[in-house]
Amino acid sequence: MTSEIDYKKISKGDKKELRSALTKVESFSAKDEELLWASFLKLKKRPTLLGIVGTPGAGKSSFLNQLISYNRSKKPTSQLGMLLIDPSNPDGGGALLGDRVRLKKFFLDDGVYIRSVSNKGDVSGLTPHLDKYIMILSHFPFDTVTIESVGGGQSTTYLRDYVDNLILLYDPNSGDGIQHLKSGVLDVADCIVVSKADLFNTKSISNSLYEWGSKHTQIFDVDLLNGEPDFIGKINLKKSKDSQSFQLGYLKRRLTKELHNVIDEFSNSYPSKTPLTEDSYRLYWEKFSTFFQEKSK
Ligand SMILES: Nc1nc2c(ncn2[C@@H]2O[C@H](COP(=O)(O)OP(=O)(O)OP(=O)(O)O)[C@@H](O)[C@H]2O)c(=O)[nH]1
Ligand SMILES: [Mg+2]
Repeated sequence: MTSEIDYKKISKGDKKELRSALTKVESFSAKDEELLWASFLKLKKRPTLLGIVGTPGAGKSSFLNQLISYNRSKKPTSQLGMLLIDPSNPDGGGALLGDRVRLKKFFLDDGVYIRSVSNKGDVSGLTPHLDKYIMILSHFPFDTVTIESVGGGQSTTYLRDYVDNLILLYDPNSGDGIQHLKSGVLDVADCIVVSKADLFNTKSISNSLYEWGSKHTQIFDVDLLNGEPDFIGKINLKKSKDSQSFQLGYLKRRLTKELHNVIDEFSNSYPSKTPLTEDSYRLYWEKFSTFFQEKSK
């Protein structure tokens, strides 16, 4: 059975249809996903995708607040979509949806659409349904769609493959040394925002980040609570038309899933009583290779 979703309606700005489609995501069949992907590929224009990452409490939601305020005041006709990924509540399985409270003041703003979803315990700090959420949201005439990940974990490097721009919130109060950061996120973030400039000496941190990081990474140190959001206008955003991050990332994720299925199927079919000999590994590979070739036909 396929979910009845009218993507044309969503493209014309029908928020009711958008809401309804997003609600159906968790029960999507493989066929539903195929239809969504096909419809997504036909889009002439899609929103610029922004990913926001950073350890818990680094200021991701406060940054979002400034991002929305800035864009709504400078470009009053802009349409902004927000997908907030909240940690699952281990007791009830539902999301904490804490950000909803923080961003309450935008709920009545017609140019802002905010959706919170649970990460369903996904270790990546994202949600297993992120591809579908992004493709559905991309149909709506949003200028940008921003995704706030659950802080920390692997979310930073994973989110890189989904978005056109990755913004890292850096908490000057975190125990994380900059050296530690260097090994991963510094290389993948397009922009680093050091928060809490009102409380800490963030200048020295942003200077060190500049020294360590790639010269293409923009670095700001700001007070996200009381400071002016003008720095938002200085962030060099890559537009969706200049980037294929999502499309390529999606194909890579599909391929990975298919490969996992083939490996699982092979492992399950391999007789567990096969005596382990010195040649086992070689044999295993050979058999897998034949199995894989058969599957790929
Ligand atoms: N003084 C000061 N406080 C800040 C600043 N940025 C964030 N905070 C405070 O730090 C706390 C965490 O900020 P959030 O914006 O909720 O951080 P977050 O990264 O979204 O946190 P999680 O979603 O829980 O991971 C809040 O109490 C904010 O008010 C800042 O620039 N200055
Ligand atoms: Mg938050």
